[in-house]
Amino acid sequence: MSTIKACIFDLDGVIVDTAVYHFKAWKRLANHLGFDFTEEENEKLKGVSRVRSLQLILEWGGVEKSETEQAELADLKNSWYVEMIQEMKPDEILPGAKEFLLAVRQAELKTALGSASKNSRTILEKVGLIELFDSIIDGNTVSASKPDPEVFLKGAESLGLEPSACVVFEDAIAGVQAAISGGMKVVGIGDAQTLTGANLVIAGLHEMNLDKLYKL
Ligand code: B16
Ligand code: MG
Repeated sequence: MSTIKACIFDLDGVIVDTAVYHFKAWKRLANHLGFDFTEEENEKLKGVSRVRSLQLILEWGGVEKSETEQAELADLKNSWYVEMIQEMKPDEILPGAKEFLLAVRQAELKTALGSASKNSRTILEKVGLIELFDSIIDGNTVSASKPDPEVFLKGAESLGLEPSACVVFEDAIAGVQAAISGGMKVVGIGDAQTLTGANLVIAGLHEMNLDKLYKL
């Protein structure tokens, strides 16, 4: 009998690729402020909270803003981002994600979302996956960002489980570190050289199955 009782999924980069929309919205904001924003810089913002992302972008652009201005700029970026995600459709679910979620539920394991995004419910509703999550822990419920384990610990707690009974699926190194320091097993989605410390690294959930899960 496996000790694994639940899977906790990050959203962006694991279930859907919202990074493309974040990129467009941040680039528009940077251009609005008079500088450019590259895809390489966008990579560094994966899993990073909205406020922290803005601070980094302002640093890269060499621009200083007061706290009030920062809040306004973050809201402006979010309004553009929210406009784009309204148009998201089920065909934007990453390959294998829905199939693996269904297999996990079929095996009577629990599912939770553990995302930094404050827009996670909208995204899951738009792509038609919200019903497949027993619990949603996201940027609205947590105060500390990954690599702090808070988001995943709250995920385990919301399911009534010990961290050791949960497996986290994450594409960002900060998220992998968060899962490890929370005492969970972790499957990295992406590149094994970047996602060091993960129990297993795969290219996407299309490469995952229950067999691999129980062997972790
Ligand atoms: P929001 P994840 C993260 O999602 C994104 O990777 C990151 O780029 C974004 O800044 C963050 O959510 C906050 O998103 O502005 O919608 O609150 O990977 O933690 O699911
Ligand atoms: Mg992510």
